Amino acid sequence: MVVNGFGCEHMMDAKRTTSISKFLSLVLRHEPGRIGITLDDAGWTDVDGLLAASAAHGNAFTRDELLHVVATNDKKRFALSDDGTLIRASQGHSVSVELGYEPITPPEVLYHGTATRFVDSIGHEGLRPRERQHVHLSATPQTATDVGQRHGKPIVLTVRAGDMHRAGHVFHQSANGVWLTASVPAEFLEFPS
Ligand code: HQG
Repeated sequence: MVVNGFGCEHMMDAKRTTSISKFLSLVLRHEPGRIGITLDDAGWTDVDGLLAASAAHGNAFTRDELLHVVATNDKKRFALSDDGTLIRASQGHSVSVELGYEPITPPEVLYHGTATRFVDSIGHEGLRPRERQHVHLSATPQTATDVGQRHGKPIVLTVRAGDMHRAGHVFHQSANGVWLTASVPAEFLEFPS
């Protein structure tokens, strides 16, 4: 392994890992066409094709680097098929995919982290998936805080998921543990005072 002049091999590695992860999120969730790959109906694409297309578009990385990113990713964002030939993002898509997760009964309460500036609108409209295919919910307030922080001053809303489920709303849980549902009407939300 090459160590740079500053002796910060690990930081360099982390930076490269993050940059590959961001690139994968972009092409596997949002813009596969940017590098000329296609996703199947369930969001899978061929690993060999992804490596070749990434290299052809100035973003070369090796199979080992790809496997390292998949295995060590902080949120386990990507999944490989059992035979290792296909890869997809486990959730977070804006392109239309049918991920095929079974509907499951959620816990009584889930959490949604957002930014304080969105709260008025959410109070009127409930939670909408916006650019994505689902509203993303978290199992713990801490995870929700981390999600909300990405948008600004975080605030955690409590979602009465059990009541939603009994009212007929469908929930899924992604391979990496994120709770997904189509939308959350405001009546099922509790806002901190
Ligand atoms: C907000 C990350 C106004 C919503 C995370 C959120 C997550 C509304 C923003 C995943 C609204 C959408 C998704 C309404 C919703 N009025 N604002 N009616 N309804 N919003 O990024 O949930 O790192 O699309 O509260 O961990 O923040 O990418 O969704 O603030 O799992 O793997 O509109 O992204 O994962 O933002 O995050 P996003 P999100 P990754």
